Amino acid sequence: MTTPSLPTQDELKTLVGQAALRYVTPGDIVGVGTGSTVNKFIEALATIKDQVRAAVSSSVASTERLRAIGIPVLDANEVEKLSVYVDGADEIDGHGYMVKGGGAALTREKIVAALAQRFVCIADASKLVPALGQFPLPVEVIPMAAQQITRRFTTLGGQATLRLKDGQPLVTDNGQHILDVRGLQITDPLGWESAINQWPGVVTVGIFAHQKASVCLLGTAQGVETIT
Ligand code: ABF
Repeated sequence: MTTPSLPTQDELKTLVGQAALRYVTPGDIVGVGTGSTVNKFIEALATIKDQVRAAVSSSVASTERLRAIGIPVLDANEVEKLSVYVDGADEIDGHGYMVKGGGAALTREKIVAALAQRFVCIADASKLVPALGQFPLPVEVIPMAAQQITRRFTTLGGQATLRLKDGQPLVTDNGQHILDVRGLQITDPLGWESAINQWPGVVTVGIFAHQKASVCLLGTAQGVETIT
């Protein structure tokens, strides 16, 4: 008798990407995040694209994928509110607080999430953590402030490094740079998000606490767990 193999991380991402369709109302304009799990959601959207009026996207990468399946993409300024925003996370805790930005799209993700009545986080089980901070915290910064912000994180016990791509500083869709900060114990996500947001030169900190998930669809070996 062979024991059934456990689902792969990619299969879990597909599972939750498909499960998120239940939060899309026919005729909706859908807010769409960024990352490999969201790519599975976009693939799922393709199966109901005639029911999707349009999308508001959080990155050039997601825009290209949405357009490739024939879903019109609107500028965030063309929309006053969205019923749903679907996005992944690098970490999510039991309160729905998240660390995001591994995909370098955190600023536009937070902007589009702010338009939505409901934030649906889709993630495989590896993203659920008891406390945020194991994943290096992404912070989008104005380049000229990078060293000053790095020094401030050092006082908090963090080690900030400039994110590189092909040996050069990664440039975001907004033309800025990203610091990844290791060694932080993010004990108060709401307080940390508010405080770091105030630092001169910070564009966006990758703590999504004020903009937390209303519901998390977690892909597990037992199926999709809905955490609200
Ligand atoms: C995006 O999803 C990013 O904020 C986050 O880093 C990423 C997670 O990527 P993946 O789904 O590929 O693990 O929202």
